Amino acid sequence: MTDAASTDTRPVVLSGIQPSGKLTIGNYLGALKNWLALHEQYDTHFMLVDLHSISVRQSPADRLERCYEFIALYLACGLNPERNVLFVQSHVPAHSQLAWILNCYTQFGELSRMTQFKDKSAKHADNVNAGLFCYPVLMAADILLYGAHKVPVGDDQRQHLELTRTIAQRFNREHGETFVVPETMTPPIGARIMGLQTPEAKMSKSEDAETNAIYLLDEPKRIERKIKRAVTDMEGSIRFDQENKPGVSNLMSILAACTGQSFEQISAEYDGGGYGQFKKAVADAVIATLEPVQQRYAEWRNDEAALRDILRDGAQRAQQRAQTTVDRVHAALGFIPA
Ligand code: ATP
Ligand code: LTN
Repeated sequence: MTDAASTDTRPVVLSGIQPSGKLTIGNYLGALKNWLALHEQYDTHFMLVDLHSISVRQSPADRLERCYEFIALYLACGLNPERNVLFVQSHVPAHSQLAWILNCYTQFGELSRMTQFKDKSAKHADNVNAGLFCYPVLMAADILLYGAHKVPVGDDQRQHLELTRTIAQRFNREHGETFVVPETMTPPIGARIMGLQTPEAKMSKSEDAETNAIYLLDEPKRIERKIKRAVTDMEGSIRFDQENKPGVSNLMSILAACTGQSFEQISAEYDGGGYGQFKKAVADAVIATLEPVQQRYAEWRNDEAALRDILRDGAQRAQQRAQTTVDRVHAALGFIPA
């Protein structure tokens, strides 16, 4: 599907992160880092999904701070606003418009099966709101609005992407080819970084204890301390075995994703040297990866006016593209043209 408002004919990429918690090395290795070079081949769109974030309570002051912080981090990681459409979801009304429509093309049973909904409703049992339940529909709207062909995310989002495909195919079957059916794009290494203290569960930016996650803005000393205390096992060998050695395998994934080394190379280099030496290498690699990001961050964060200019421009470009889809969908549904 081509987009009348854009002259770019390359395939479209879109992804987003919600402003909840603090960005972790999991978000970076599973998502953000992989966004950076995509503009060379794709027409790329990256956003901050603030509408998604209200499905879990957070004070407005914290949310505002996080929104600025995350956008400054996107830029500090190297996302170039001239080469990527960079915007905030709530600035583009088409997301909410399409979400309502897609709600009517999504089954209750399908949403009930989403593991993220089950996890989050268990964790926030006092506030199982309709937004939490319909979260994947808004995500489908995000993706389908831009005709995204590829969606670069971590492993935990696969199920939501599958549902997006189902919704798109269902609508297309009933109303003729309206939506591009998107594909998931996950990195070969780093798609599921696990918690340092609980290596059987994913590292999460809003649910975890401080020592379970490495945050992008953690100071080097703190990173070193957290990795030193990461759970391993009694065996003492450095080999990749997710099932029996989840802690060591997770540290190997972090090291591999930061340095580009393979698991074989890491085993060959560090096996026999003990966990202390290995953990020091992992800490050094993470610190070196984050150092340039941390250096650039402060400059961006201190210039809210510049951030808002970038977002205003991004939202304008995004809305133009998104509106063509909304118009097409309205026509497909038999709505009177506005
Ligand atoms: P929350 O704890 O607020 O639910 P989260 O850490 O799961 O947040 P999201 O905003 O849901 O983060 O996800 C942003 C992106 O980061 C998504 O593409 C997601 O797949 C990816 N991601 C999140 N956690 C990890 C992880 N542990 N390993 C790899 N990728 C991850
Ligand atoms: N649900 C995603 C965030 C998200 C997203 C999107 C990712 C919202 N809309 C569109 C890719 C494309 C998550 O990571 N929790």
